[in-house]
Amino acid sequence: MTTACRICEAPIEPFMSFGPMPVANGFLGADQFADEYFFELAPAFCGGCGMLQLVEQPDARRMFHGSYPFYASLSRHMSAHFEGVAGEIREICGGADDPFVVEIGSNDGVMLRHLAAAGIRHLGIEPSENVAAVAREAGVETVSEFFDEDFAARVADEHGPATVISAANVMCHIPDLNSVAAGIRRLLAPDGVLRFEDPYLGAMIAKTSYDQIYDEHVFIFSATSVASAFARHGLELIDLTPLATHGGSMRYTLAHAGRAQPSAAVARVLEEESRAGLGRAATYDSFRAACEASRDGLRSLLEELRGAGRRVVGYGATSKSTTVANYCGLSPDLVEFIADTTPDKQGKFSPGAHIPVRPHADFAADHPDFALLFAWNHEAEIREKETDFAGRWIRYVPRVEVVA
Ligand code: DWN
Repeated sequence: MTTACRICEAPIEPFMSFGPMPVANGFLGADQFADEYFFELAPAFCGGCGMLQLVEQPDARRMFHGSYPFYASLSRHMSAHFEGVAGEIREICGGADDPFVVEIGSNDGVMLRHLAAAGIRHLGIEPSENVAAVAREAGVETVSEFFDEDFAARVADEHGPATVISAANVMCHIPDLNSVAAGIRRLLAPDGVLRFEDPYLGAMIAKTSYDQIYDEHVFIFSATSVASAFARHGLELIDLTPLATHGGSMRYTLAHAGRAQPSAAVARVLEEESRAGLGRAATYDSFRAACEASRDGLRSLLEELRGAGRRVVGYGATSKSTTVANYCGLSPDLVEFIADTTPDKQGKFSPGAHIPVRPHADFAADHPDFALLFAWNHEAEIREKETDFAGRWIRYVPRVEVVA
């Protein structure tokens, strides 16, 4: 299936398909199974601009709505991370007279609440009304809208130019990135900075963490693709910071073209990406083969454990787990339930695979023999608190393995 790149409109073709996939955060009741929505989850690489992207993405309102079940503050480590981000933004704002900070996709205000507490003028933009309501309760000025060029113009007219525009795990969700970039160009003050962080393509390829590919992640960025996409709108990549969050992310810092000297990190990472073959089609053929091997390895391990009468429970009903469960054909036969701390997910079933999601207390009350670590990106935080768990952990990133 040939289609056009979402950024540069060059013809692109998917290099693999994960098959029919439901909405990753579409946790549902048994009465909704018959009407469940599926789409073809198929990534493609654009040789024109280097952007890895989904050829098909469900309509935004199917994914982000008044009962979106992901609350960024629920992870202690991520809350600490975003407090750090707020501290850095405060420093950037230090020199400005009446700074104004805009966050695109501000979720439950996990970052902006620190700027609100410091009295910094700010605006959170969060289309999912339920998480936006939590942010408002925490004192964060929040509007429930999708960010695009028109909305950016309205914000600029009402509030003036932004000193800092920030986004975390959001930019890669927005299919019309050209409209977003044009909006940022309009809203960003002449010496303002845009900072955003997202799962990093280099880490995904290196770790075969194919579960970063799901409906919400319409793009998996690299420095190469970000530099190219934003340059089309007069914005220049001026710094890069590799991050450990979400299993390997990158923070991209951009400014109006010609306003700042790019740091040495920009040239270094661009060179690393070229050496890693991120611009070569063959890299994605190898990635597909690695995904298939991972899928087959995980399935046969779970079948073997089931054959031996062992109990396996999933840990963390992550968005990522939807790709894994559906691509690997997991079912409640193989994975009894998924334990998760999010009240909005508990008592429901996982999308597509229909594995029950239960509170963490059910995991603690009757420990299984094996815990399948769907929230592998939070492993350190999870292992710190699961010291009573005497069973073994199953990892599938970077390889399928059982660990004590
Ligand atoms: O981009 C996105 C990333 C940043 O966050 C989104 N599109 C949605 C979301 O993806 P995810 O669902 O894969 O994120 P997490 O942070 O890996 O999800 C963690 C899940 O695990 C939550 O449902 C909470 C749960 N959890 C738990 O049950 N016990 C998490 C921790 C740390 C725990 O100890």
